[in-house]
Amino acid sequence: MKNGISNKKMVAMVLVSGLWGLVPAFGAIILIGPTTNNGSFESPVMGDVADQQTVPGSWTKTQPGTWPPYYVGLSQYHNGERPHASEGTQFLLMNNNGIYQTISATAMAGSIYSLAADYGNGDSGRTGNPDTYTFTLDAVNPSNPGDVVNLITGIVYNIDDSTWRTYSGTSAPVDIAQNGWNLRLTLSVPAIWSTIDNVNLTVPEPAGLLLLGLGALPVLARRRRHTAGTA
Ligand SMILES: [Ca+2]
Ligand SMILES: [Ca+2]
Repeated sequence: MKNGISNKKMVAMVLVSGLWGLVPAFGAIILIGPTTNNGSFESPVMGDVADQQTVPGSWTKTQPGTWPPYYVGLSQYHNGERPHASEGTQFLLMNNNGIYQTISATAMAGSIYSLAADYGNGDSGRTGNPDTYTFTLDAVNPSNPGDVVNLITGIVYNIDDSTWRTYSGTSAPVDIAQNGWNLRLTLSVPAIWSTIDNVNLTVPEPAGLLLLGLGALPVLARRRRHTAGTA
């Protein structure tokens, strides 16, 4: 073989690289989680005295106004009760407000994003006020912040019975037009005393690996054309 790599070896390489893209051997990439970008609202750590604290630096208030009627805080105890977090010891407590976070990783064409978050009234002292939660993942054009393409929108309603429930949603593959755009996650509630914890934003299928697998196909096609032309 003057070309060094036999057709049989080339076919094997294509098969292996193709499988490489399909098998989630490296697991999901975590963009927000209990220990990543404060997805569990554990930071800053609260002392035993404080009941509530303003939203930490990793998240920004949607509505900068203060109570009443706008409220964003971290809660650990309410009226002397023990923690009711679904993950860790603290959770997000909001009223008529929202928070958002722009993730350092940018949107990647072909990637699928998964969002999961626990919602409900973790603060059992505030039951009796039904809640509507909106979970939104957007791609934002870095050169024009007003240019926004929605990737995930989830709206859930909670009867407020002190039980944590889990929302989960998945995006369609990101279009090439949004490749490199910023990713912004927003959690918002109209009212009343709504709690969120354990936010997880992940990329279940690393698009780069899938593209690596598909990328070997044109190589094989070119090689076949070359072989046919010189035979
Ligand atoms: Ca937590
Ligand atoms: Ca409520």
